[in-house]
Amino acid sequence: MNDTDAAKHAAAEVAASLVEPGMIVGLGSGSTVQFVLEALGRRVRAEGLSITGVPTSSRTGEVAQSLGIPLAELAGLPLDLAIDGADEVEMDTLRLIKGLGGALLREKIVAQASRRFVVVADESKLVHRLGTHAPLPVEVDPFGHVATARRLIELGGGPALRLGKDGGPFVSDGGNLIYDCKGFGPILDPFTLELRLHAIAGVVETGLFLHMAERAIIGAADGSTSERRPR
Ligand code: A5P
Repeated sequence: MNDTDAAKHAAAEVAASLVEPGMIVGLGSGSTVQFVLEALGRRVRAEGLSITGVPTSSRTGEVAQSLGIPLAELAGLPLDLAIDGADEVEMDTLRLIKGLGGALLREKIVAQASRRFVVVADESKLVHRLGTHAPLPVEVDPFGHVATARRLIELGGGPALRLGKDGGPFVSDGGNLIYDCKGFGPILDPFTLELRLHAIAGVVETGLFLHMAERAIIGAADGSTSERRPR
C-alpha cells in the first residue's frame, strides 16, 4: 500500500467504527470510501453487523453489494450517518469541494438527508481556502449546456467540460454533464458563489458542500488519524 492509500485506509477504519447496529448509512463515492466499504463489509461478515447502506453512485452500490452490505434506495426517512470523501477540506470550517469522481449530485442529496455527515480524507486534501488545488465541479443539464457554460465563463469560472475515458463528455449517474471550473479559486465567499451558480438555469448542482460536515477524519501516511470539527 502506498502512503496515500495508507492514509485513506487509516481514516476509513475510524469512520467505519462509528457505524452502529441498525443504522441507515449513506455510502459516499471514491477511493477513500472504497476502504470504508471494505471495513464495513468485514464488520457485516465478522460481527453480523446489521446496517442498511444507501449508495451515492452506481459504482458504490456495486462494490457494497459485492461485499455483502445490504442496500436500500434513499426514501423519506433521515439517514443516521453518511460517510464520504472530499476533494478539498477547508481546515477551519470543514467546507468541502466534492465531485471530482462525478457523483456530487447524489452525494449532496444523501449528505443532506443524513443526521450526521462525516468526511474521510488523507491530509493532502486539507486546504486553507477552497479552490486551492481542485477545480469546482458544476453539474449541468445537457440541454443547452454550451449556453450554460457561457454563464459560467461570465462568472469567471473558466469552465472545462469533463471528458470520459472514451474521449466523449462524461455523463453522471443522473444523466448530466460536468464542467470543472478552475477560475473560482481561491474561493473566499463560497456562500455567495453557491447562490450565483444556482441562479443560472441549467446548473443542476455544485460541488460546494457548505455547513454539512460535522467532522472530518484525516489520515496520515504513518497510519495515524486526527479529527477536525468546524470552528
Ligand atoms: C466523488 O464524486 C467525489 O466527491 C469524491 O468524494 C472525491 O472525489 C474524493 O475521492 P477520493 O476519496 O478518491 O479522493
